[in-house]
Amino acid sequence: MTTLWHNATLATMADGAPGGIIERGALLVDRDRLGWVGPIGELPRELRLAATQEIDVGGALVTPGLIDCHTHLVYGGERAREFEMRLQGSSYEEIARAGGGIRATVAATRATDDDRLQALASGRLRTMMAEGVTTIEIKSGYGLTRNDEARMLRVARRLADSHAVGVRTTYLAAHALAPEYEDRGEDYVEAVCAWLAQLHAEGLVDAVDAFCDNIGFSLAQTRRVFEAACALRLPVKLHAEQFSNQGGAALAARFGALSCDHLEHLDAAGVRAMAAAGCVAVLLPGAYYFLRQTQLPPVRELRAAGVPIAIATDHNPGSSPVLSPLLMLNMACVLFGLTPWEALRGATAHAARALGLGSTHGVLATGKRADFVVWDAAHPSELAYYIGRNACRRRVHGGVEGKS
Ligand code: DI6
Ligand code: FE
Repeated sequence: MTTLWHNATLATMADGAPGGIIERGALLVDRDRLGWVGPIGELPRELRLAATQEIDVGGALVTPGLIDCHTHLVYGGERAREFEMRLQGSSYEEIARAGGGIRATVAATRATDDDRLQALASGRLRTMMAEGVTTIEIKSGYGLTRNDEARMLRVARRLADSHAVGVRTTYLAAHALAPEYEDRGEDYVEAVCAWLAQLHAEGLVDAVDAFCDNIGFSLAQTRRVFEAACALRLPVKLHAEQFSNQGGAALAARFGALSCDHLEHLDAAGVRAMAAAGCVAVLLPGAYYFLRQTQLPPVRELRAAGVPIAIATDHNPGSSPVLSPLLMLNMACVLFGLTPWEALRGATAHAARALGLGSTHGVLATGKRADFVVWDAAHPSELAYYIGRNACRRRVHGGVEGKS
């Protein structure tokens, strides 16, 4: 069955689209692929005749499905009390050093069974999908034992089976030092590398990440994790320069990282290294906002160097309890100075690249996946403009329209 979606204002997000918008656009959906994309007047007659169904969207904006390329969606518990402490003046770093922070969520996650973890994450995922998310990345990193990391990744994989959404899993055991390894950071990193091989053999890992910072892992420890990933031919990405400049982005670039994420403290050498390696900069305005950070990521420098910028929610219970990708578009513009167009590109085409899906996802073009959203909007800027208005009218994943 082929379906012709027409009378659309198409923001294809593909390179070279004139002004980026195609008026009176059409999408021909052939199973899970886009069979043809362009202005309806140019649609070859035989293709139109072959369509078994036509859907007129009445001039509405159609974009690629949103891609949330950085989340920690699977976890137990919440950290609202910690939020209160921060409002009273404690810093995120202080709370982490005092054994709260990530470690509090590790304890809660270990104490939550698989079905409950799945149900909690499913609720969060549905909220994201309702705003037009068709692909999401989910990290481990709240288990910190071989079995608990495996549980998180299995739950992430199961979410893809039970929801109309694509899931990419990222192994982030190097998120915090497991309590069992207190003062034995090197031993922990060795264990992280050993578990990686086992979990990869189970088919649970699409990419490998680490938290390289003064409250996370050192540059040398991060390198060990990356070497283990490379030996398994797994792509890497990095939580880099969030609270301090460790040179993590330059290291990640040397390993051909898909992305470096956060980057508030990125310096000029890091920007150059990322540009040379074609590494995507994933900016996370939700965490910047929620932690009341003041150091802005170097957006102008990234732009000038031609580094692709992606935007994600970083959904997690500590630094970014955000379930709204549309709000992230707004914050990327208001806080980080992106244009609405750049922000949308950041949540579609560039987010796809950050997940290694750049050749199939994130743009509307012939041959790409049929993942798209019909919005109650006439122009892409509206998506970044409203706060708290969910303009997602119809969501199509792999050619199939559905809720969740
Ligand atoms: N940086 C972050 O913002 C998240 N992880 C990281 O390395 C926060 C995770 C948490 O606080 O639970
Ligand atoms: Fe994160």
